[in-house]
Amino acid sequence: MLGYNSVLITFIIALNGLFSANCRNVLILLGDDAGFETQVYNNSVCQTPNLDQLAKIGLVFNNAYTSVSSCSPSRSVIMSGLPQHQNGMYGLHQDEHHFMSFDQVQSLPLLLRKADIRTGIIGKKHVGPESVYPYDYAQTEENNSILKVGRNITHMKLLVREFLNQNKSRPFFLYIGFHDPHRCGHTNPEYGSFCQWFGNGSQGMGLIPDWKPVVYDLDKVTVPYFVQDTPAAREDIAAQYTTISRLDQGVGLILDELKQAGQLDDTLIIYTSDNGISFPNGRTNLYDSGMAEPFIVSSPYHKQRWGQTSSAMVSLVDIVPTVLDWFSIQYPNYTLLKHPAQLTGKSLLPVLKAEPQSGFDTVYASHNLHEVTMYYPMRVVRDRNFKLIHNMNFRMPFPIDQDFYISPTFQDLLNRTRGKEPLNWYKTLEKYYYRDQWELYDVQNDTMELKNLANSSDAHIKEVFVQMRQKLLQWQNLTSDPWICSPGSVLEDEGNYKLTPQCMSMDNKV
Ligand SMILES: [Ca+2]
Repeated sequence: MLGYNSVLITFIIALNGLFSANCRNVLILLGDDAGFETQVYNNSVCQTPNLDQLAKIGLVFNNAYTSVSSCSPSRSVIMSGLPQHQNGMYGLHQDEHHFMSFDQVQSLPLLLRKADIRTGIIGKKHVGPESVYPYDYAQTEENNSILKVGRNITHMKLLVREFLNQNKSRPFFLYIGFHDPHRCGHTNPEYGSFCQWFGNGSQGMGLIPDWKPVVYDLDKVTVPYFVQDTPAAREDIAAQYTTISRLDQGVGLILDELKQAGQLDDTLIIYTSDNGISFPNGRTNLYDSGMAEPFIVSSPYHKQRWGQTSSAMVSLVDIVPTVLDWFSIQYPNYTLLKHPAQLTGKSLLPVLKAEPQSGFDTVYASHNLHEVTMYYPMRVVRDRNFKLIHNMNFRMPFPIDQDFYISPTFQDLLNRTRGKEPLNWYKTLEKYYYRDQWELYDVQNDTMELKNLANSSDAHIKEVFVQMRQKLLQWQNLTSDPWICSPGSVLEDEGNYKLTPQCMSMDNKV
């Protein structure tokens, strides 16, 4: 009997050992303002053979969305699992913008560190404070040039090699923040509007040894429906493609490092982007053109779905629960600004096993600012049929950021509008700037989100509006949204209202 038990115990130990050896690592590959410029999503012009290869050993999500279409806020969501209004990163982190997550936020790097998983970040970090987002290994814009750690793919490859060569016995979480294909005109115009010449070996551009620049013909690029079809915009897209191809080659180099280190067969890989492309209706917008993201998940233990696509509706808030699930870590119970903090995202590991029949049909989004001057709070709920956007600051024009303002595409829109020339665009600047308080779209039949149904007299649409508004309110409540009563009321939740928080009307008719 004793012998039998010993064998059983040995077997269980071996099984546990096998399991922990199996579930080892996570690699996040994050594009900066990347969109669907890849064969993975049927763009046959922009060459991305490495993303294509990743898709062949992974599951491609066709309905993935960011929680907020702005760099730092989105990265804070990716690393905390909490929407920006809940984690405190209301806008950009750098310079005068100076936004930070709340000190109490239990972020992914913190939770992984507690579980003895080695954490690393290479490239763009763009979140703070350090105490909330600490990494064991950090080569970011905080201690390097962002161009070097975010766009020089040879340098990034060597940093990945360094990270992988240290402490080989511990499982790791490695986050790669590519700076491609972010715009460049605002910070480094000498390298082109997208830094497409940076490191190409020509005079004054430096050389990235591993990069084989791909140049695109403006006549051949695919102009998205939400960008004007003009030579200026096409030239801008061609430049963007060149930097997408650099990112793609970087992905290839990093995956090769993983393979050389013998870790490719036990690493969960997620490729996505932080926000929409920096074109009109993209970044800083929560139309689908700014909210939908590329999303590929490759797991060595879920080969049954390799090369397939999923129609599950997923959000970047799902990354934290997915990674915690992968490492079998529980999210802690704690309080954030007087309210219990809880994750509203879900692990995607079940989707890697089989297409879900339910439970992945709704996503939410929440935006407050981008730059500090750009206050334009929006809340969104989207399901498979409808999307509701609440623009709280609807009486002010939609703001434009410094980087996008000087871009060739936006300047082209301005110049054509001023000169009363044809825009070749699906909107006017007037329509772009001035939005209704509530926007309700039938996203099945109106994919461009042009016909606002919020004031429809149709009984069914009216019912949809009421239900979606209710759903949005419930989510705002669940995520402790301080904007829950805006812009028509004031939230009173202290003193006499501590036990019965209320939205109290300002009588401003909204
Ligand atoms: Ca970004």
